[in-house]
Amino acid sequence: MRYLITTALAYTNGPLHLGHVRSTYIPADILYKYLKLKGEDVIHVGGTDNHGVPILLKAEKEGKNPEEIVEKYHNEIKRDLDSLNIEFDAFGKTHSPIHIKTAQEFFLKLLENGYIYEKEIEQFYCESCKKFLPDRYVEGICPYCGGEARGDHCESCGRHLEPYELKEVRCVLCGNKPVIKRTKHYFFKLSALKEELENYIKNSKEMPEHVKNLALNWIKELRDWDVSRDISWGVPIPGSNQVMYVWLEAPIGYISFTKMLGDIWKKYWLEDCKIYHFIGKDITVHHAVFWPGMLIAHGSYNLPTAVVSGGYLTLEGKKMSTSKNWVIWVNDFVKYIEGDYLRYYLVMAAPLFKDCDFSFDDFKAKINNELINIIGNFTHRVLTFTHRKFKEIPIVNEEELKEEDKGFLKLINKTVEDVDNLIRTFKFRDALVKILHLASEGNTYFQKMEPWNIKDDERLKQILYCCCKAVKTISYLLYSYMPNKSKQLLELMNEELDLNLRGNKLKKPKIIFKKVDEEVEKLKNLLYSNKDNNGEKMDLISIDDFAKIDLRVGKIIEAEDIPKSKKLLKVIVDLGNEKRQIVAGIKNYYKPEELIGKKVIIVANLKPAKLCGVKSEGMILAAEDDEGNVSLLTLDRDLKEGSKVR
Ligand code: B3M
Ligand code: ZN
Repeated sequence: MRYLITTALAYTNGPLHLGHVRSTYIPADILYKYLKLKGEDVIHVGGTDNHGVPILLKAEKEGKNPEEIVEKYHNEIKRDLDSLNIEFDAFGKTHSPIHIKTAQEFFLKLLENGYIYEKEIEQFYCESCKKFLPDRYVEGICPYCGGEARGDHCESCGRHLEPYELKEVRCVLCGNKPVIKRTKHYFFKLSALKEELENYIKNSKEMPEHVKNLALNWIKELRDWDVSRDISWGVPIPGSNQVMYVWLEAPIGYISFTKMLGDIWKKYWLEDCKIYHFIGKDITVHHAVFWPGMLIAHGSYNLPTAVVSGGYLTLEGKKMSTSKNWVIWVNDFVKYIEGDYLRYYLVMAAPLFKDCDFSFDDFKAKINNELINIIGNFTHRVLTFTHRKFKEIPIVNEEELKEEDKGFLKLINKTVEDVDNLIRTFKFRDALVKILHLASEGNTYFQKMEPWNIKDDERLKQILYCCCKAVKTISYLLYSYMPNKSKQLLELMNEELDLNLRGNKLKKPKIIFKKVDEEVEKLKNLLYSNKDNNGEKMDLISIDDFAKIDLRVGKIIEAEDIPKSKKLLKVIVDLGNEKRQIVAGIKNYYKPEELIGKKVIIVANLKPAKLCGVKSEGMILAAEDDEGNVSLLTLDRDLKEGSKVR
């Protein structure tokens, strides 16, 4: 059989956190590695989603252009995936020529097939920004709960919203109240596909039940889909000045990125092939309804065989939030703890389709008490004992084994079979439990056989043969879950990544599974130390750090323009016992004459510097809000020049 595995395209507006890898990348990579190991024709295709309003907003926030933001986070996302050993055959960007071309062709085909039409709609428009404001470009008050909401979604009550439902609407860029303008948009005739979609879902044998139910529910009330946007960042719609809605073009990325492999892309999209989309559960509808709808309307490509949607991950019992910094970034995790342990834990913590909590205590318990006490202990025990006795893996005739040995071998073979069935049906946790169970039974067998009391070498070889076979099988089956650990075990045995036992010389045993403790505490501190009580991000400094800054009250006695500079003014400040010349970037906010006589706060021990060729000995403090309004810090009560601020 041929398989195409895809993973949701991460938005390039930040690096990856544990939530991304738990729901999507780790399970997909397990299936991918497993099928490849079995010699199947399988590829893993993924990449990043570079369009859409969140990326534009991020770029505007960081004062960069969207291309720069895309480049930066694309690289960070790939770095994070590499650090967890998640492999791809193709990893693309939606802001790439191959994708833009593929998406445009796709769009034209939908148009040609009569599935796209134009309709006039009303849209918010900001007169001061001269921009249409789709989706998250507006904010306001949720009509249902009264909380703060974004254009398409209320953070407080979680409802999906249409922008026009919001109360007290404002433009996220400038805060002004937008007006309503008419504009023509393209619509995708989703409603015409109701029956076909229903049949497709009902007949999808491998589609998980929960995905089927959700999709069938959604299909009951299918509405046509607004698929164009009046912004410039995105895939241009041919013959129009609009771009495609990001959710129309992003899934086409699965096809575009497969094309990066050359002509063989056709095998996966046009010929017989199973397509599995791994995603987080919040985007199930997009993959199980909208995307198949697009594929049906297009008419040439394979439809998804299964949409594998993983549950949410919470962190220490609380919802993850990047804005509140309640999140563990993959890049921080792997600084302290091996990626394989994360792969193990995130599979073991809960079945994929269920929500799951990452807790430090549970992480420690699962790694130390399960993985290490059971798998680590069994493999180490067998390898050290066998090495001491024979220096190599004994090979014996299985026919001559005793009943109890044969029983154990049967369990080994059964585990291989069970794991195969379970992984192929996305039951990654159940399969891992089987592997753990084999190790645990291995420990029991070893204990019961008491090899340390056996004087007869031939009998001892039989027992150790069975044990080594179990260790080899465990190492093999662990490969797709913990590739590094699996390789390390096989190396100790001088064995290949397969199920045959060759009877090679053993290397000197060493401990492969090491307990975690301090490193978990460090990671935990990292998460907790960056928060105040609201969970907001704060980089804490000590009182001594603060004391290093000499803050003083100063009175501005002279101020003049620096004509060469767009931003700077030259100011003379009286600090009581001395006068300082300071260059301040406040030209756009204050006229020189307004400044004279003001008492302000000065950083008095800043290293002198030259700005625009003018010497500056200190800094005047000012505050700035999100909208760029600036105010100097002045005194609430009058105090003498030179007074210390503390
Ligand atoms: N970029 C990320 C998300 O919503 C979104 C996925 C696109 S997959 C085609 O998780
Ligand atoms: Zn505006």
